[in-house]
Amino acid sequence: MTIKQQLLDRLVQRTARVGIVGLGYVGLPLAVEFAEAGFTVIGVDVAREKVDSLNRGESYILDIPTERLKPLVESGKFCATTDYAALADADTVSICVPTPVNRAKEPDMTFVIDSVDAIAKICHDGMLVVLESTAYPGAAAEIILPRLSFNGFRVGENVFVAFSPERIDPANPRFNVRNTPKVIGGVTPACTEVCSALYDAAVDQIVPVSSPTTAEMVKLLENTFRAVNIGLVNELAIMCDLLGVNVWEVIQAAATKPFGFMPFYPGPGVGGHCIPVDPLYLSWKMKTLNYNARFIELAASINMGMPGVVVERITEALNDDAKPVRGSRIVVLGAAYKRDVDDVRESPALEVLHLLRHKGADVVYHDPYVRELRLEDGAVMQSVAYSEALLEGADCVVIVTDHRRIDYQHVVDHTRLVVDTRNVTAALKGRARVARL
Ligand code: SAJ
Repeated sequence: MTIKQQLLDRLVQRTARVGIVGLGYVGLPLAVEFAEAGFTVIGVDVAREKVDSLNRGESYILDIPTERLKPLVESGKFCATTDYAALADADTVSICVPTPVNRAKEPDMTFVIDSVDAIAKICHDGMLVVLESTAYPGAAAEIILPRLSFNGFRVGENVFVAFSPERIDPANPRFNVRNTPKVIGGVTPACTEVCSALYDAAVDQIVPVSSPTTAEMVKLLENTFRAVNIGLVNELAIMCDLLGVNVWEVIQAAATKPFGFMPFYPGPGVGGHCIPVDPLYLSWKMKTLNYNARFIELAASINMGMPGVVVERITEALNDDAKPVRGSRIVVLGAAYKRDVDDVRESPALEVLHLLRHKGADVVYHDPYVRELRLEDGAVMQSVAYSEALLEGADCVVIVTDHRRIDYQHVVDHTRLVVDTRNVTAALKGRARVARL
C-alpha cells in the first residue's frame, strides 16, 4: 500500500493525528472542528498562557465557547503545547499563524518560516503540511518545499503540501469552519487529494483548485475585492460631501438594484488583519514582477486616509459650535476594527485617537470589548466607563465602531454633538446635532 493510501485510510478512519500550529481565531476553531470530527488534535502555540488556558478547557476565542472546548480536552481529543516536537506524532499539520506586514508594508512571513523550520525537524514519511495563513502568490511552495525537500522527501509521494486559505470571519453568527467552503490547492494532485480528505472531515464543501498559487490568488482576490470596493465607497463619501448629498442614501438606493450591485459602506477606515493587509501581499509580489497593482495601491491610500477625513468632519462640526479641537472634550465610541469584536489590529480608531491627541483635544474612548490599547506613538489608553455624564460632558462624541451593545438612542439623547462615521444614528431623533461621514 502506498504512503498516500495509508494516509488516506487514516484520514477516512479518523485515526490520523492532526496538528494545528497557531491557536488563534483561525487555528482554534479549526482544531475544535477536527476534534469534534473524531481526530486526535495536537495544537501548538508559542504563547504559554494560551496553551495553559486551552489545557484547562478554557477558551479565549469569542467564537469558541468554553463549554464546547472543555469536553474535547477532557476526552483527550484536543491538547495544546508550546513544543513543536509534539508534532512528530502528527500525520497532518495546518499552519495558522499571523502573516502581517512590516512597517514598510511588506509581507512579514517570519511566523510561517519559523513554523516550517520547526516542522521540518520532525517531518516524517506520509505527513501532510498545509499553509492556511494568507500569503503572497507562490509563498507556500517557495517557503515549504525547500525546507522539506532536503530531508529526501518527494512531494506528492512521501510528503504532501498544499495551500488552503482560511476563511474565518470573527463574530459571524452565520458562517463558521464547517459551513464555509474550503479552497484547496495541492502542489500535486495527490497533495490535493490528501488535503481534501483531511478537510472533508471538518468542512461541508471542498473546492479543489489546480495549484497552491491558484489558491493563494483566490484568497487575495476575495480580500482585494473588499478593499477596493470599500475604497470606492469611501471616495464616494468624499464626493457626496462635496456635492451636499447623503452618501448613505445613495448607497441604500443603489442597493435596491436586484442584480449587478453589491453594497459596501464608507467608514473611518479599514482595519483588521485581513482587508488592509492581504491586498498588499499581492501588490508587493507584483512589484517583484515589475507590475504596479494600481487598484490596490489607490484603494489602500484612500482607506488609509479616512481617519484624517473623520478628524476633518470633527473639526468642521466643532467649528460650527465655535469650538477649536484643541481643548475640546471628545469621546470616541468604539475602538475595535469592526463591530462586536475585540480586535484593534490596524483599527482606524487608533489613528483617529492619535490625530485628535496630536491636535490637542482632550480625547478619551469607550469600547466595551477593548479595555486598553496602545497607539503607534506608544501612548497607552484605557477605555473609560460609559455613562450619561460622559456624554453630557463631551463637546463631541464620535462613533467610530458601531458595537451593537451601545444604545445609540441614549447617545443622541444625552449628547450635544455626534459625529457618526457608521450611519448608526440615521433613524434616531434626539437632542444631538449629528454630522455624518
Ligand atoms: N468595512 C468598511 N466598509 C464595508 C465593509 C467593511 O469600512 O463595507 C471596514 C470594517 O469596518 C473593517 C474593515 O473594513 O474595519 C474590514 O471589515 P470586513 O467586514 O472585511 O471584516 P474582516 O476584516 O473581519 O474580514 C473578514 C475576511 N475574512 C477572511 O479573510 C477569512 C473577509 O474575507 C470577509 O469577507 C469579512 O470578514 C466579512 O465578510 O465579514
